[in-house]
Amino acid sequence: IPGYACYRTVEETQQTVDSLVDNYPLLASAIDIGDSWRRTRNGAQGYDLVVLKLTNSTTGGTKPKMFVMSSVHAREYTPAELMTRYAEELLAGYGVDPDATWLLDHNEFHFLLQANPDGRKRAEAGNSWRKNENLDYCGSGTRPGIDLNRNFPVFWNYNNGGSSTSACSETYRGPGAASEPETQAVIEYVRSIFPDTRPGNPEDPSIPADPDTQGLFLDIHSYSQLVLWPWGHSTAPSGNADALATLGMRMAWFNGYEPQQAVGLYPTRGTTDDFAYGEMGVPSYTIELGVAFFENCTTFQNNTAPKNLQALRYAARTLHAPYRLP
Ligand code: 0X9
Ligand code: ZN
Repeated sequence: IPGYACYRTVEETQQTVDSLVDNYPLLASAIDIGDSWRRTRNGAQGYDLVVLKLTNSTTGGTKPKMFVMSSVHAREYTPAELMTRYAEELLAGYGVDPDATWLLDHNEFHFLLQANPDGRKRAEAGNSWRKNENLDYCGSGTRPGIDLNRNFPVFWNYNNGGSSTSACSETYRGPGAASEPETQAVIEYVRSIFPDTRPGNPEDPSIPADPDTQGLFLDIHSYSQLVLWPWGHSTAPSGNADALATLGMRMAWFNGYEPQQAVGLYPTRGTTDDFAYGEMGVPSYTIELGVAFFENCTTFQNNTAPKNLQALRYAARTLHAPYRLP
């Protein structure tokens, strides 16, 4: 990206994924989980949504899973680059660094590096773009599209003012819950890797998380230096509030950010974390990196990347030697 050489573009991110899969065939694979909005309209344009899956594929059994999505807000460049570097670090460390080796032998990593590639291309062209590129909504205005982090199906319609019903708003929730192809792809994929084993209605968000859940859902944004956990729609504590706070505070110990329940920042609804925790009982966090949507490369390189790589390494460690919800 001009002036910010440390941030890979959508295409450069995909080239990295392709070469990691080529170089580490037993450890890395790429999974096409769906299409961007533009691709649904014109298959020759737009993007596939690609999950980079990392694990030692020669060791079987059910492994704890960490799903991370990044840069769902188009102009937030820092998250995708951080996660791409985390993938590179894990793979380069296999067989060399005992920690990386153990993590890949006994866990699965699922990284949706570019969660909003259409929007990201708009941002790379010099626009301050946040939403997806759905031109059916506010298409003739300067801010079309749907805020994907207000489009998720749990609490989408909750009455707290945490999203907008106006198509031209930056927090437009969309015409219906999960109306967007990017949202649908994430929902379908995370449902497939995190089967909900809790008793009762699997889609009832009032049921607390399964104590044996060995999974983690992270959505990485920029910026504000925060570690946030559900709920975002309500000031009521979640069913696993103490355990979520504990892991949140530990991640924050590594990156130095402010840990808090998401609603404390401002109320939201239809966000990724309330969906993953509310529907599947998976511990979920939103991390807001750094001091700008994309900071200068020296700051990213010397500060934001190293301390958040430490937080991610720590979080991955808790998957197995279990971080148990109470
Ligand atoms: O408003 C958002 O979607 C996030 N901030 S950003 O500047 N990256 O747009 C914060 C969301 C916080 N709330 C929840 N995660 N529930
Ligand atoms: Zn964001």
